[in-house]
Amino acid sequence: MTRTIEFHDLHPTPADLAADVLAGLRRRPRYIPPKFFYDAEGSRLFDAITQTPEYYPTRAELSILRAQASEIAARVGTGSLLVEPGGGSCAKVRILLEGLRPCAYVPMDISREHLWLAAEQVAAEFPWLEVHAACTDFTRLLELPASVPAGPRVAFFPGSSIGNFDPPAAADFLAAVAELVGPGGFLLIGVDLKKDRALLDAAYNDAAGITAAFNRNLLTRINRELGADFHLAAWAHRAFYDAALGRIEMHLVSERLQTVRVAGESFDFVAGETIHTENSYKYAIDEFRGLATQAGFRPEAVWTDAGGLFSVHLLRAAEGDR
Ligand code: AVI
Repeated sequence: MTRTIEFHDLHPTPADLAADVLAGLRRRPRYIPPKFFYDAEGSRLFDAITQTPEYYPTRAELSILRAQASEIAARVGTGSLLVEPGGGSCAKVRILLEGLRPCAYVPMDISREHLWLAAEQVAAEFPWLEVHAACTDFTRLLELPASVPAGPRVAFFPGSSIGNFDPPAAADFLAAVAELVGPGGFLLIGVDLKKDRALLDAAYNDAAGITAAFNRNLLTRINRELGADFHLAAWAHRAFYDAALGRIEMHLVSERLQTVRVAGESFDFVAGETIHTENSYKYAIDEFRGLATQAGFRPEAVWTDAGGLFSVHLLRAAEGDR
């Protein structure tokens, strides 16, 4: 059997690290977008987070996908073009591949090395599968490589990555996915549920400090890539659930009065001042269905794990007028 694997550099340059970091540090409160977490070390640390006892979303979602794989295949059918924005480690999709038997699989990710390696592994494990790995900043543009085969389209967006967009941006992203899959196309999406604060706070403050290392690695990256001089020892990790906003907020906290130089510009921080690095929104089932409907999808099915911690929605792009 001939293996087909193609690599495409679509939009490989992150939306300008320097411009986004400088703009984010000039504003108040200071904010750096979470997509910049994922350099090679950040991707490795994120994979390690998913193994911590406190970070339940990955295990809960895997249990749903394993339990529902045949049901998902029965509803979606075989032979589709399967697209996974942010599918850097191609881990969860393995559960679906035999059932869905897609005509091709298109993982898209900004972290090139990580993506190339993972795509190679999937192609080796599923020799019948045509793989098109696309290095792209999918948060800006959802665009497929020109050479992908035609066919009905299914998007797979696991991990509750949708929670890292603010709701209006999440609606825009979902609308772009609806356009990508076309009328009648499917979206299978993992969404973390609202729940008890203690469980949420623990998931983003693991005892081994891996989430803290993931958060602070952003500063290491900025030091390396933008010639900055953040002293890591002077920055602490903080993450907490804001029930009113329905989101985890992650911050880096300046532990003292300090001045940091980034790309030739100086920034003063008072003690306790933070750089906001991530939001992770949690949605009740109906709340998420409302957002998806507004973006042009119709709910087809939803599944949760035994503990009621996480949800996987199957949505279908509307065929008529919205
Ligand atoms: C990738 N994303 C869905 C994770 C989340 O839970 O928001 C990123 C993460 N941040 C801290 N821990 C995990």
